[in-house]
Amino acid sequence: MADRDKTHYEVIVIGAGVAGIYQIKRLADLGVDATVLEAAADLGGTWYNNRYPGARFDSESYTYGYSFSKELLEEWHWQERYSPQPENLRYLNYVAEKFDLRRHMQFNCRVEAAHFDDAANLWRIRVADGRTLTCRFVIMTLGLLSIPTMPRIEGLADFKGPSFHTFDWPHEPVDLAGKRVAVIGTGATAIQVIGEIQDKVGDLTVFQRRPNWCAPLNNSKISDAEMAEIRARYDEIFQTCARTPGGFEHEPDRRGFWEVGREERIALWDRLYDEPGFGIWLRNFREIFTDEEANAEFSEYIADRIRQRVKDPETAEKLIPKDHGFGVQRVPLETNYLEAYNRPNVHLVDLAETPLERVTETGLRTTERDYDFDVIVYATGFDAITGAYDRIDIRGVGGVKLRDKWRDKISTYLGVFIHGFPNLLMPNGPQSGSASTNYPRGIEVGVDWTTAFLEHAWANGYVRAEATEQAEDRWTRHVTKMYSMMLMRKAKSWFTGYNSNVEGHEAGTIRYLVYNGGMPKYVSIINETAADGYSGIDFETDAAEPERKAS
Ligand code: NA7
Repeated sequence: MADRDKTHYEVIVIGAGVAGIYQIKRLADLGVDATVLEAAADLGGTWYNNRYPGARFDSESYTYGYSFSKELLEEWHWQERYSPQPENLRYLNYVAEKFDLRRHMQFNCRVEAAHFDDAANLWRIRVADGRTLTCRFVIMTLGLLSIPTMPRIEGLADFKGPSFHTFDWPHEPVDLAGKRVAVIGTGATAIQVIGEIQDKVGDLTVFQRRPNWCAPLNNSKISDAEMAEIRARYDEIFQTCARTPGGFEHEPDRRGFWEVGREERIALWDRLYDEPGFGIWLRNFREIFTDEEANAEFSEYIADRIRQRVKDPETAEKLIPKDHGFGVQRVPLETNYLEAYNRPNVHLVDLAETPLERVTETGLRTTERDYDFDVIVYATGFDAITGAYDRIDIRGVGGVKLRDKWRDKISTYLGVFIHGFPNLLMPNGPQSGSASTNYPRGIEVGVDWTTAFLEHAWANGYVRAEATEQAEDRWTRHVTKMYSMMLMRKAKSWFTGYNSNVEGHEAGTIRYLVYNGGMPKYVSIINETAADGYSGIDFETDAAEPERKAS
């Protein structure tokens, strides 16, 4: 157990999710004096919190697991191609036990503030339990989707029955059998929940504001023989992930969309639609992401698939997105989602026609009528990527608040550093390679890089490291340019920082949150930076400290 009376560490890591677990593993191996502060009662981050029915990977399980330990790869048997939440949490606990990481973790420790002490080159970390800890370096592994957002409507507290955001799904089982259940939202989360509970509840009403394009997950069990075959291929699997833009096994079709005849395009799509996972998105022609016309043709193909699977033509049309093309928002993968609407107990309410007005004591009110429910499920998304940073009072040099710095424009250097916030590192921060990739693949890259960076700092006796303003500007311009090539820049999705429930994040203001240049490009840039002696970073040694203090 971590010693709660200890007040100073060389490194404090904030967050014990997939990134924090690996970060502390690397630091523990180096014998660094470090601890992890986690707000929740236990480790796991996303996989600790999201306990809603149907929560599972959309990444192939064996590409999601950590790659750093051959022994771990040999030992763990993924049971399903797209592993469910309970199994994922078991996996992360297994990793923590195996490498004895819990002793470096402190739970129920919500960090309220992190202030940089400019004179001492230290971070002062205030925890909600009343303690203030100090550290030389702070590493933020806060989670990209860790701040759930509720609709901005009246009466949220009025409902008398159980109601919760999917992120806060209760830890004890929720009995939905025979119940009248409402689900608000139709993002990746709602699409998983709806597919899972449709035949287990009494009545299910889905409140949809905008439909999302989705595609079949095509999940399956992994037998002993298949797992043995996967283990034998692990090196190859991770090599493939490292060379694809999204960190998956799925490699884009390198043929030009317009060079291939329409029949051949359809043949590819027919094949991909029946394949498991993100193939339909990521094995597709690259023009899907950049060329309006190519995207429109493919979107029409998927629209026809919806029309084939949903029996009522009016409902089918409501489920076809009209405001964006396929793949420009994060594509949810589904199991029986569309077929749910063929069931007599499942109803679709189109909020574009009849917006939600308020929550009542017994259910929900739209502009048209009142609905009564036993349970309300809010699958209404997250204050994505920067939300967790905004919730901590982070202050850098001169007391500047990060929240203010990022209010109108996110800017970072490599997604890892922030000018004005020395000694603060983000292995999976905004504008880093993690947000737009198969997350753990990006995380391992980020954590390995930040760890090497710290080793460099320690080897040279540096006590302060800060990105220059010029380096930050250059990177932020590069990130912005990468968006300009992508159709996704026009979409109302968390990739562009849209969230109707967060003030200032409404439609119309693009926030450049993710790196769209692809993982290989990101890795080559950060590796070049390291090889260059960490260009773009100003370092100071201890010797400079007295001068700085005097000035
Ligand atoms: P998303 O993808 O942000 O989806 C949120 C959904 O909730 C989306 O359909 C929203 O409709 C809907 N929403 C949000 N607020 C409201 C209000 N006020 N009224 C009605 N409907 C609303 O979040 P998810 O949790 O599904 O997925 C997030 C990521 O988690 C996902 O990409 C995976 O990587 C894992 P809108 O589109 O805004 O009209």
